[in-house]
Amino acid sequence: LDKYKGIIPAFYACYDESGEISPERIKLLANHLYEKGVQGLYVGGSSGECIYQNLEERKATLKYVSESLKGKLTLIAHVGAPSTKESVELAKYAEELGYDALSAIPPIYFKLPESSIEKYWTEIMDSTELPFIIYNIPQTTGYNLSINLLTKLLKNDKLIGVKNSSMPVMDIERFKAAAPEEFIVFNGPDEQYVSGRLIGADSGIGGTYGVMPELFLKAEEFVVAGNFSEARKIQRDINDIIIALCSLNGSMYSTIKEIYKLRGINIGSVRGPLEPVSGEDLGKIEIIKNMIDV
Ligand code: HMN
Repeated sequence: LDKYKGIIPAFYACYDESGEISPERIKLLANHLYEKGVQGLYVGGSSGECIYQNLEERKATLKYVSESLKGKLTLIAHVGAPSTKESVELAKYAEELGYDALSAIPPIYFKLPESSIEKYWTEIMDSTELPFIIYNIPQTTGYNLSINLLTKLLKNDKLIGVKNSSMPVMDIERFKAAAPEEFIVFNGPDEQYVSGRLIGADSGIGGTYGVMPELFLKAEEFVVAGNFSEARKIQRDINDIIIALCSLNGSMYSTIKEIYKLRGINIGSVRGPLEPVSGEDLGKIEIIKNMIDV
């Protein structure tokens, strides 16, 4: 399971100038992140704007990333979708493409009983031979993974980990405590990367890694070396940057994409209802970029 340990950026949605999925730009971003030395990619999750893309678009993204990087990086496909049918279709497709693992949020929109959530994740797990990672993100889905459900699902050999994006770092510790030693817990909140690792997260998947992979790779290096004062300093820099990324009038992802444009890598903008950065705030992009690219 070492292939899941390290810095795993959540892959950004890549659009052309008219807002359609861009194969060229997907490949450009995939290769760029590969060259940075990250461990893997989490494709089609929150940062991939999965919720705003149809099935064909999500399949296309999975395909172009795997064409660029299969065998070079650990590739995790997020297949959570409104219906079980679509999730299973995406899961099977990701398996055909050679993805290493699958992941999914719980069902969204209707508030369903935990038994339905169990069934949803189980049907995805049973649909392929691939390992599965639960995506726990209660602030967007309204459901926080319970120890009770985790314990039940652990009977399925395919379940190898949880990507935990809830804010209490204690949740990471509780999931680790409830599962066998080799079970992987991924830190989700980038603002707490170092604390997440210290309390037991084995690895991290995050939405801001992609815009500043060097900083997360450095933080990880210091954590592994047991140099916590240096790790904390990097976390402080990271948090100053995340607050800046979230301070402009568009969504955080549009700020990140504008920074990418200034670096000469154009992956387009965001899809509505997410809003692009506009007006005076566009002038602030360079300042944020310089906080990262010092
Ligand atoms: C993904 O699925 O794209 C991300 O990994 C999600 C990730 O956990 C992010 N959480 C949310 O968006 C709620 C964080 O990386 C987040 O972007 C970061 O901590 C900045 O707030």
